[in-house]
Amino acid sequence: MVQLFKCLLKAEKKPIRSHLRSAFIDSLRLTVRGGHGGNGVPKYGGVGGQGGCVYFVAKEGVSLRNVNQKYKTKRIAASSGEDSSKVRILGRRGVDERIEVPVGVQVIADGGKLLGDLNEHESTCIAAGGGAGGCSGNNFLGQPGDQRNINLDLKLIADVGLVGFPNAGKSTFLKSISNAKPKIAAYPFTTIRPQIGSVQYPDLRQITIADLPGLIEGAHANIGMGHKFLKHVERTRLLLLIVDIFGFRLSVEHTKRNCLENIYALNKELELYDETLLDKPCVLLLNKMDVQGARDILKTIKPTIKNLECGLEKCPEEIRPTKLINFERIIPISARSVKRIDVVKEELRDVLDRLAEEKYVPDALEVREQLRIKVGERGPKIT
Ligand SMILES: Nc1nc2c(ncn2[C@@H]2O[C@H](COP(=O)(O)OP(=O)(O)OP(=O)(O)O)[C@@H](O)[C@H]2O)c(=O)[nH]1
Ligand SMILES: [Mg+2]
Repeated sequence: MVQLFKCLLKAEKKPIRSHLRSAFIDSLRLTVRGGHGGNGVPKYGGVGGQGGCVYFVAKEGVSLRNVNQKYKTKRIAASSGEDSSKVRILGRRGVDERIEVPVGVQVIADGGKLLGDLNEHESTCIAAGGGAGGCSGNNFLGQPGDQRNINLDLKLIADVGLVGFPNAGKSTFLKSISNAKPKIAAYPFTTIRPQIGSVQYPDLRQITIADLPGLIEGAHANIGMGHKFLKHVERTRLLLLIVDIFGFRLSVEHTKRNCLENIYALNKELELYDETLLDKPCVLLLNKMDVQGARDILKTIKPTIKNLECGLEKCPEEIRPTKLINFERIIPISARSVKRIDVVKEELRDVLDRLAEEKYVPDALEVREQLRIKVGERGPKIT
């Protein structure tokens, strides 16, 4: 009997196999505390040193997993300021606690207050300030530092975000266009964590594409992986929707959705997550065009895809969006046989360049129009 208990206890102690632990962490909760201020000496008017502070620095190549492993207790405190003394009238400042985090992290305090948005390399944010040193203003008593619970929320920064239902071919597409080597398989939810691929152009221009785990219908109600990963498209400049031309069915219990219905359903999920995502420029890819019968399907649905509004009536109510997405371009492709991938590559670059131009020259359209007027009626229309 004793042996049996010993065996059971041993079995419970077994460590979790490391390969089962998730390698990708995109949020982390920590408690941070600034150092206490040192006390002053009233007799000599001595001032205590200020407590150190806890601050974050964004660094390329760092992951939240590093932070998770380094601070196992999830409590981070900076050191206290030195007390003032006869030999050192001004006490030394406490040592700061510097924590390196990946670029794209948002530091959010309890209650939702955004303390910092670290979206550039080397950008910093103080999460907990140190307490003031003791001086005449506070009776020569050092003050406690700030203490708060914070959430580090990582939102990937990529130029393009791939959005689609499982099995649509997102990872296959990423593999065919970029240097990334994602896992590809014929079952849903092959991709379980976001991955970024880099697309290289002959003139050395680079753009980044984020492959995200597949969305499913009802993700807004936290079905499947829910909207957990949609936060990563918030910071992409362009959405790349990808649908299987033959439609998708998650399992026998789910309704089979044809290609058109998939587009409406994706539109609806994006709308339910954050309506402003629909204002981002968006390109639609119709995938698996190499399979027999794809061309016929394309022929029948083409007019409706071009004008989504006219198909709304036939769209089932549960996936009918209220605000329609606007596609910059619709491109039928075959990700597996790398057909028309070069067209997508050029289109992505064109749209991103246009966006950059509009960002740095806010009145780009007006400037063009004025130039046209200056050149006169005989001049060509600059578009
Ligand atoms: N015939 C054909 N099959 C494709 C094409 N693109 C992808 N597939 C296949 O579709 C299946 C799913 O591809 P993935 O790239 O893993 O799909 P995904 O969208 O990343 O799926 P999740 O990661 O589960 O969301 C695989 O068996 C691919 O080989 C294509 O253009 N033509
Ligand atoms: Mg995938």
